[in-house]
Amino acid sequence: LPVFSKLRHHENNRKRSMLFRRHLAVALAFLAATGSVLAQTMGQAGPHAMPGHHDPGAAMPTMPGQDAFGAVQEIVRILEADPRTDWSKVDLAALREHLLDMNLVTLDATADQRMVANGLAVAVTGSGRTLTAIRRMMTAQAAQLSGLHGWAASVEPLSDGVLMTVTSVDPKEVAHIRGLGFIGLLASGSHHQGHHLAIARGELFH
Ligand SMILES: [Cu+2]
Repeated sequence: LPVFSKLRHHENNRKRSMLFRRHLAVALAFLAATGSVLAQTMGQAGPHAMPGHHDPGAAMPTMPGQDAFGAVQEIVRILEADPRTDWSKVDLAALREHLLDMNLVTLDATADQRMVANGLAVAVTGSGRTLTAIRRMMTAQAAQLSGLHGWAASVEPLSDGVLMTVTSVDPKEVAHIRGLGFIGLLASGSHHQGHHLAIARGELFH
């Protein structure tokens, strides 16, 4: 009966939330304990924090608040830590353009996928700045996917985007390709990190 199943559902939720609260309390107690030990240890080194400095015992957040912001921060830290960095060549504006491409293709482009013999075809479309991003990124991505896991990848131009086709002669890889779908194929490979650093160093135009 719907009423009873609703009640039971409610009861399960209540139990689950009690359990969650108990776990949370244990976790918070542990954090508080380790935090105060940390504060004492650090307090011995310098009990009087300078004005404007954070209490060293207090947890500092690590999330940058925005993905591209975090990617740029990491790159800047790498460039600053490297004495060989040629700051006259550093091009963070180019990196920003690439991160914008990534953002638009990942989140704004329309992806219509259909099964084809031995794989998947994806029509990736959009307009304006997104279309520019699709053309740039999908061409580069198809080149990266070619050969990965023995796949064959190609792109053909469409009036409002590109048609990317990824296939394999290995039935296991055909299932892999289809399971990944557009976003999985887009994120496959680990070439971006290296590219981002090269773009930032002014060594590559992407
Ligand atoms: Cu990238």
